[in-house]
Amino acid sequence: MILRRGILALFVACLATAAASADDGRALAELKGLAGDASAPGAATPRAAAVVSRDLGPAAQASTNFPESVTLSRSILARDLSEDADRDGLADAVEGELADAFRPFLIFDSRENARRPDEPVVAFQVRPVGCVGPRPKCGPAPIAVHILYNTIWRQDGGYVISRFCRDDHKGDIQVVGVRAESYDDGRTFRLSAVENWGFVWPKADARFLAGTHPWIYLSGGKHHQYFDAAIDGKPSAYSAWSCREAMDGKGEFKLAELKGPGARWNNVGEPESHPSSAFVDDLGPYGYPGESAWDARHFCGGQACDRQTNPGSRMANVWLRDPFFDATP
Ligand SMILES: [Ca+2]
Ligand SMILES: [Ca+2]
Repeated sequence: MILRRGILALFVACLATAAASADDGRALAELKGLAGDASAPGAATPRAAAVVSRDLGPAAQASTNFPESVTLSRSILARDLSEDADRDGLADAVEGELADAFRPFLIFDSRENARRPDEPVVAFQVRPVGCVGPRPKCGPAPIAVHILYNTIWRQDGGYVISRFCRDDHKGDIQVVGVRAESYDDGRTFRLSAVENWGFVWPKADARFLAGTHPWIYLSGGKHHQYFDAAIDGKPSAYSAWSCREAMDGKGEFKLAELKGPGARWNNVGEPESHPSSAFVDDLGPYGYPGESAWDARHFCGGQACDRQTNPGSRMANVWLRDPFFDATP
């Protein structure tokens, strides 16, 4: 018990530190130790995830009901074009730092049947909304950014507790969006919204690990998203056929990992500019051969399937296209 408290104290201390800086590799290692998730990103061999039961208590004690601010190592505003390969006015390296600061805390169902140990692979996009630039060029309004976390799975496992509603298919992508605002020209940010597919904070209640990482529950097999486990065993909020959702929140849990092979940020850039020299496109190295982040065809999870009809979404269509005006120097 004393050891457990010691681990929790270290866990809380590390994640509190993580909220204020980008160098949180140690904190992530502690969380992975607590969650039993030691898989390395980029594992290419799919295999079934172990069925386990976990205690979310320590994570709950280390969480808040309202987000705290994050101070970056520098302003996110690009100082010149050499820092901004996707041409959105934001320094690409700092986009990664900001996305990392708010990356979601993912909680799985104990009956999860379609999760590779390294999944979900999470690719992301950081895009400004409205005017991007320092005051007074943008007036008194805060700098606003929209971050999309795209969780990628080889397989949708279907409704695991609904006998007549399998609905499984190859390839599955789900998205979590957050919006953040800065009132000091891009150095400090605080979340203003969390878009959890069909649910949005602050309209719906949410929790934030270490004050910054929103809790996202993913249902067994379907990977449908919720802010809590209240839907467990009940008709899915996303089913027209009242298929029942498996969402007990007693599976594994982990912080989304935003770096892939080569310790490179999984930033995809922008629709207008995403050179492969600077951003992720080919998803083969992540264990999805033949797939890419900007593919306009249906996603098959790296498996053979009909790219015109497969239920997996079209990857290129999920990325943000919010209008913005670049007023950086
Ligand atoms: Ca950029
Ligand atoms: Ca960007």
